[in-house]
Amino acid sequence: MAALVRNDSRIILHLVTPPRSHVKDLRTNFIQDYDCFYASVFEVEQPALKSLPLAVQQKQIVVTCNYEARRRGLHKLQLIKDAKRICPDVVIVMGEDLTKFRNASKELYLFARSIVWGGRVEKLGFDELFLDVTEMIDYNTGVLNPNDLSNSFFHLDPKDPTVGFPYNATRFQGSTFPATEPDLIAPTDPSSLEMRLLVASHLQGHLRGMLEHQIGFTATGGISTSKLLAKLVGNVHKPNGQTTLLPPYTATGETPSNVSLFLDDHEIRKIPGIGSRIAQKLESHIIGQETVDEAITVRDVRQFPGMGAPLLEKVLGGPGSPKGIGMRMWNILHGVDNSEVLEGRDVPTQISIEDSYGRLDTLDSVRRELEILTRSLIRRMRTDLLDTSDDTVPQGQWRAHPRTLRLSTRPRPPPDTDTGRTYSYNRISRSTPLPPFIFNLDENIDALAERLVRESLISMFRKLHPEKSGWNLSLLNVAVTNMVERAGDQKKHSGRDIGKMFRQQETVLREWTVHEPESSPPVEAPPIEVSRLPPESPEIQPQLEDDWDDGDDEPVGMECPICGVSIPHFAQLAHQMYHSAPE
Ligand code: DGT
Ligand code: MG
Repeated sequence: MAALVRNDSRIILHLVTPPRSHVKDLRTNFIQDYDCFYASVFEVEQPALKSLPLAVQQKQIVVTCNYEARRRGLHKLQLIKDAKRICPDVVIVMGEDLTKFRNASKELYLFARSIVWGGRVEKLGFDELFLDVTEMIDYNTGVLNPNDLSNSFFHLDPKDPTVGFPYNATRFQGSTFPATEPDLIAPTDPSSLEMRLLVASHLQGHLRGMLEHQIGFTATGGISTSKLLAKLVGNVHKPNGQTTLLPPYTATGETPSNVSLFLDDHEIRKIPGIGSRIAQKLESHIIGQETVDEAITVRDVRQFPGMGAPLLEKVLGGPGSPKGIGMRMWNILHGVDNSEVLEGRDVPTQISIEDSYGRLDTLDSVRRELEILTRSLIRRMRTDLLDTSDDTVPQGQWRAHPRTLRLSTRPRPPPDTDTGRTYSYNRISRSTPLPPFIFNLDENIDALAERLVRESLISMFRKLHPEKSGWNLSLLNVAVTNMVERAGDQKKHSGRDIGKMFRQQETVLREWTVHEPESSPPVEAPPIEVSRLPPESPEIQPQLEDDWDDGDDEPVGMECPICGVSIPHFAQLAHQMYHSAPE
């Protein structure tokens, strides 16, 4: 979980390079990431598992394991057979049905929203939250008594002065980066950044304590001034710890900023917002070879002769690359991230269910799998979109209606016989208006799923794959998107226009992630969207359902896994032939 605290005094962060306009204000962020999340969900159900090495299995992979298992040498994304060999008494539980993880994730999110003033809580994946606690810190630093800091009281409700917890405002709670003697870093000025961070560290500690004792989950936290820094500093003390990134955040004279001190040792690839292709381009530029195995750090890039936004623009820019990529990267290398914590939504922007397959190459098996996915999709729609709070409507009312049905597949083309390399292809999608019968609550889910497959999905599939056979799919995904909320519910989001909310989400995500170069959209039929996926490993395909991102997929050009160029759908075949042609 991460919380963001903004400081209205508009102190400038990271003076070094970005122009003033790039730094909106000074914020304090804390991140909380639940420890071994899926494993913890099982431990909360069965506390006896806590003392045993526990691994959660999806397909043939350990998707996560508890810290007892990690002590014995297991780790995330390990093959089950390896885990059994390394730790023969490992307890393995199946984690392919994500329902209980989704429910736990929702419970934790609602818990955080109930605490944070203004509800500024943003989910990142299943088990990470950013919390914008600016208002809470403003208020609580404002009521500090500088003469009696050790007997402070943190107010959780501005209207009821009895709600809150006592704390000692002469010490940070948890760890700090750099690690320092607590007495040497005790701030006294209530409006200083140090004090704001210190007060936030106590709120973070309190929330983590409540989570552990009331709900049963431990979490790891990070506290700083942006989502980027909070997320990274949150990794320093895992599990069940928290770390505050101490000021100074700007270099003064000979004293370097703690932000640089902290970031400089990070491998470039570990920085959120730097994708693997961008990291690769930076690495080959710095090391001077086309393909490099060596990982380079933020320091290596920052201190490379001549490095700056213009050089980054030259290295990373090019036809179709997003405007200003050089400056954006330069900012990230200095820990500058102005992205806001988004106010939580009560309904997701889309619901999507998927599965991956070793081999899926007959229409009958596709139909069967589509029915399975569609049944899960309808169940999820009923769980996430039905409002059951009104007793006079026993079945509940739809809080939102998705307008679009989308089918995506990921074809697996034959391996390149010359090199033995398997092409890693991206998804191709087709969308159509969602038939209204899907909202009929009197009909049972199996019948609805069978009808949706028969009347819509199979014909969408045929349009995506017009050939009768010869295709082999590694993935199917069925999604409902283009969510339109019921009028009354829209008011809950301060009457915001939904389209604007989608656009805002995209803008913020864009700020958070540096996208790879995009090409112009496909000229072919408008319903076809092509989106990217990271290159797959033939063995590791653990994700049963796709629930990482509530945001809508953006239609972008498909990226060639060999040369990285983004190619419109219609040009895929020609491009593939280009690579397979003899030199
Ligand atoms: P941590 O944070 O290191 O203590 O461990 P976790 O298990 O909380 O790991 P995290 O925070 O990266 O991811 C949260 C959950 O998401 C994790 O419990 C299992 C699932 N998960 C993580 N990575 C993957 C993945 O690559 N594939 C699949 N299918 N699930 C994943
Ligand atoms: Mg986690």
